[in-house]
Amino acid sequence: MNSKVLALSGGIGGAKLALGLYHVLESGHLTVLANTGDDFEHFGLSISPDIDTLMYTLAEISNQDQGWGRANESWSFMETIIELGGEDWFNLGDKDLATNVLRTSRMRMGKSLGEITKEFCEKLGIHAEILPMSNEPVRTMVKTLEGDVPFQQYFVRDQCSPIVTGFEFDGVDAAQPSHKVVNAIVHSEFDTIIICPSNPFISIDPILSIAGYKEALIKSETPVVGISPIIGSDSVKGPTAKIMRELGMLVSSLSVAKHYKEILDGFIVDTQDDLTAEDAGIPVYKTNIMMDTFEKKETLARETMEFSGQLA
Ligand code: FO1
Repeated sequence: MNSKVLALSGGIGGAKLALGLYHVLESGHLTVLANTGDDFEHFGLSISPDIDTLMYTLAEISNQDQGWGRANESWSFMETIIELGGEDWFNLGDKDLATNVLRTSRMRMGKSLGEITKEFCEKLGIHAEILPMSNEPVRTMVKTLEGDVPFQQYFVRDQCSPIVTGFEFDGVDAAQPSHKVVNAIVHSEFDTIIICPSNPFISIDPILSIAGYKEALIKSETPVVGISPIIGSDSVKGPTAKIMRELGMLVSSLSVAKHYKEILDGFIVDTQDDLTAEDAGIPVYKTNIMMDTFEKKETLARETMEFSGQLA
């Protein structure tokens, strides 16, 4: 397909659709704006999970069972950390460790996260642009009944068990968006903008909270299409449904459509969803949104492009 696409993504659901889009679009026509609210510093390393999940997925070197990290990993680093009594709740495979060591050393040399990601993507032979939502650090803090918890501690160490009352994105006020992307959105240089089926609160909201993106999406004449992260009354994967319940929301695609109401021009939900265009207030397309095979990722990507074409 000849269209130029911008996809907003975070986590595994986003990376799956990005892989489908990467295969149905012409080389160089996909730009992915990645959440960096999950980034953190661990053992002195600058870790960018959502960027790496995208990078490894598009390069087809990701561990698909785990959903994060690289395939065919070895774990000598973690084994030694454990032997020496270090913190072992966040697992860095040996290959993944190399990515994080190199990123940290490049950052200390003064390179931006965007420049480093571009360099890594080139080395991995990726013909798509993966851009951090900002080069400045933004850190998602999870507000819970037990107090405020940094995102990775909540997600990995605490296995999302604390009850969530809200989120804060530390550093967001000082964070600049990618001005290139904001200009391209405003000047309708993309044919389609896609909100991937990522967690709305912890993957997409951090991106939208950076001054510039949301305003540009509202202004843009390009169709903005979202894909629901909910099938039936549960999340496709991860804690989306649990978080929605804890925030007092009904777990449904309608709640997600309402959450994005300012920016969406169309919404894709699963065939078993009873959401109507009337309820959503925008056109709704129904299909199989479960991307558990490569073919399903490609099919959903193609259908998203066709639906967007009808909205244009
Ligand atoms: N997720 C886990 O559930 N357990 C881990 O030990 C873990 C390690 C890890 C290392 C590098 C990396 O880039 C991601 C890693 N993740 C791990 C995934 C990550 O915490 C989440 O997938 C995202 O932040 C949520 O989108």
